[in-house]
Amino acid sequence: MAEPLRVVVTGAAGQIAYSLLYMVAKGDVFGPEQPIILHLLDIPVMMGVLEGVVMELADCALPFLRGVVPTDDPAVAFKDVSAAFLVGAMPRREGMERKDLLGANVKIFKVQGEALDKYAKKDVKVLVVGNPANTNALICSRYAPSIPRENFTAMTRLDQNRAQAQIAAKVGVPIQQVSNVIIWGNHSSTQFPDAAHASVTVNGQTLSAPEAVKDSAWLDTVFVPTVQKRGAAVIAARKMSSAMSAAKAASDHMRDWFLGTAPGRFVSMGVLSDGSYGAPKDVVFSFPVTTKNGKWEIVQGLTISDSARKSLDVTGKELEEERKEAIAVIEA
Ligand code: NAX
Repeated sequence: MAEPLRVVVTGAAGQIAYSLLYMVAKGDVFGPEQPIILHLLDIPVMMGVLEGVVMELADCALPFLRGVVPTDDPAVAFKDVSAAFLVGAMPRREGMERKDLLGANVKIFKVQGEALDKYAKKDVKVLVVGNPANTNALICSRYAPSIPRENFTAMTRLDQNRAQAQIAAKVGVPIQQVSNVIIWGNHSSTQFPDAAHASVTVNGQTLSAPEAVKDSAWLDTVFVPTVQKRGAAVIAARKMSSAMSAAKAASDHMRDWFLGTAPGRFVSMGVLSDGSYGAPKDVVFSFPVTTKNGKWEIVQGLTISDSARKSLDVTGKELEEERKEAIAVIEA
């Protein structure tokens, strides 16, 4: 029997965590037979709500959930964890742009970087979900110098899943028949959802997504903006931001990182940029990656069209601006 894995979820009393905790505890992320000890971090006023979440986890009667540690103390929450889902932050409300959140949220990620540095395992894998996710991940990594910087990632998997779902619906195939859609850049409305390298299996035949869709205007004028604005559309309809789908995406991201991507398939993750594809260095930029043995690698050699180049530059520039603003907020 494997040793229990300690996994922290921050914002554990919030709405994304409400779906995510069940997915993690029932084995969707680390494998169905991996014992898990869940560390749940939230702020002091949420401890009563968190108590209810703890009761529900017990009542789920999950065989591989070996312990639950609810706390408002980062020293307890991050102690000896091997995986961290950093969800806790102020969520975006209707009419708010992600930039509005930056000032409030980057400070949280500085504190959590320091706590990870002090208390977590040195090989901890960190997934930042709380917005602005890319820049929060960058700040968090800067304040955890004893943990490799490549262990800090940001979530763009929800955008990837949304993009995959749009193409599957357009072509009329099940979702698993669409692969290798890419999200480039920032998890914001400047992200570039790119179907040029995606494949779709139709009637047993693998086609490129543009061939399968048979409508290049749809890709440019419907697909791209629909994916870019999907978060806002969900808020407008639900009056709350995406939660169930965000939790599913977080578990997909962490599972692929721990357990590896399938041969021939890549996924999108916000990772520390090395300047691949002309992206700015030292920002957390979403790239297509493959994963193996717990490590990610950026997929190289994809052709970038002139219009894609422009889109990559726009989102890269936004990330550079966010980095500047975040540093100014922290140093103020
Ligand atoms: P909720 O408001 O339901 O939950 C957030 C929780 O975080 C609350 O319980 C709050 O008390 C807690 N929290 C606040 N500060 C904290 C701190 N310093 N330490 C620990 N916990 C703290 O928001 P929810 O809908 O769960 O969304 C969480 C975050 O995910 C938001 O920042 C949201 O913008 C972001 N999202 C990111 C997505 C992505 O694709 N990267 C998509 C979904 C979502 O919008």
